[in-house]
Amino acid sequence: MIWRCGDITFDLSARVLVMGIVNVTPDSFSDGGRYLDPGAAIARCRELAAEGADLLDLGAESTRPGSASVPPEEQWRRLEPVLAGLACVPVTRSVDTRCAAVAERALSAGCRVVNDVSALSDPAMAGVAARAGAGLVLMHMRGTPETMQRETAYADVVAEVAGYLHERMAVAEAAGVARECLAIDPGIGFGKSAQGSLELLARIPELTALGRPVLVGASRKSFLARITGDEGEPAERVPASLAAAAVATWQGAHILRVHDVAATLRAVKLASAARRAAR
Ligand code: HH2
Repeated sequence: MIWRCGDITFDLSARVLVMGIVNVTPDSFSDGGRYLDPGAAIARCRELAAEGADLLDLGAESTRPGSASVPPEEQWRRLEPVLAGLACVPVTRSVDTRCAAVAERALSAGCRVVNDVSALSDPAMAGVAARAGAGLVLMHMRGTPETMQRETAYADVVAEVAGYLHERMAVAEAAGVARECLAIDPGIGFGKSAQGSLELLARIPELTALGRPVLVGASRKSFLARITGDEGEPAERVPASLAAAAVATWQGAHILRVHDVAATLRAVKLASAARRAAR
C-alpha cells in the first residue's frame, strides 16, 4: 500500500505514520489559543517534527462540535506566516481545511496533503488536489461541525461510514484525483456517539477493505472521556489516546492524527510489533 502526496510517496506497508496536530486557532478543543501566534505555531511544528512526526497537519478552523466555519481569508491569514516559516523544516505538511481556496494556497506554500473533514463539500476541492497531485484525506462526518452531534444514531455505523467513503472516493477519482493519492477516515467523534466511535475503532478492517490507507483521529477526543471517566481537561485523556492509538494500529490503521507524537510513536511501536508477531 502506497500513499502519494505530491513528490513524496509513503510506503504504508512498512509502518504506521504519525501525523502531528497543530491548530492555528483561538478555539480548538485541545490546543485552542496556544498556537495562534505564528512563532508559537512554528516552534510547536519544529518540536513535533523533532519528536518524529511523519507529517504535520495544520488547521486554522476548529471543527469541534458546535463550532462555526471560519472565512477563507481568516484561515489564510492564520496559516500563511506559519507555512512560510516552515519552508525549511524537513517534514511533510498537510492542511486541514474544507475550503478549496485555502487548500490551493497552502499547496502552493509547500503542503503536500489536503485533509478535508467534509470530504469534498467544496466542489472545487477535488480539482485543486488533482492539479497538485496532492494527498487527499476524505473524512466521514454527519452534517457540519455545527450540527453533527444532534443525531448520532445509525443502524450500522461502520457500514454507513464505509458506504459513504466509497462514494466520496468515486467522486474524487471522477474529478481527476489519482487513487493512490487518496486516504480515508471514519471521522471519530464527528456525528458519532461514544459507542459509534468505539465500533469504528474496533472494525477498522471493514474500512481498509476499501483499498486505501485509513487515517484515524481519536486523539484527546471526548468519547475517550465517556469511557474512561477523564472528564477534566483534554490533556488528561492522553493515556486513553495512547490506548486508542494502539487499538487502531492493531486493527490495521495506516495513519494516526495525534496531539502527542513522541508518546504515540511508542504505543505504535508496541502495537505494530504485536501485530507482526500475530502473523
Ligand atoms: N479531527 C479533528 C480535526 N481534523 N481531520 C481528520 N482527518 N480526522 C479527524 O479525526 C480530525 C480532523 C478535530 O480535532 P482537533 O483538530 O484537535 O480539534 P479542532 O477541530 O477543535 O481544531
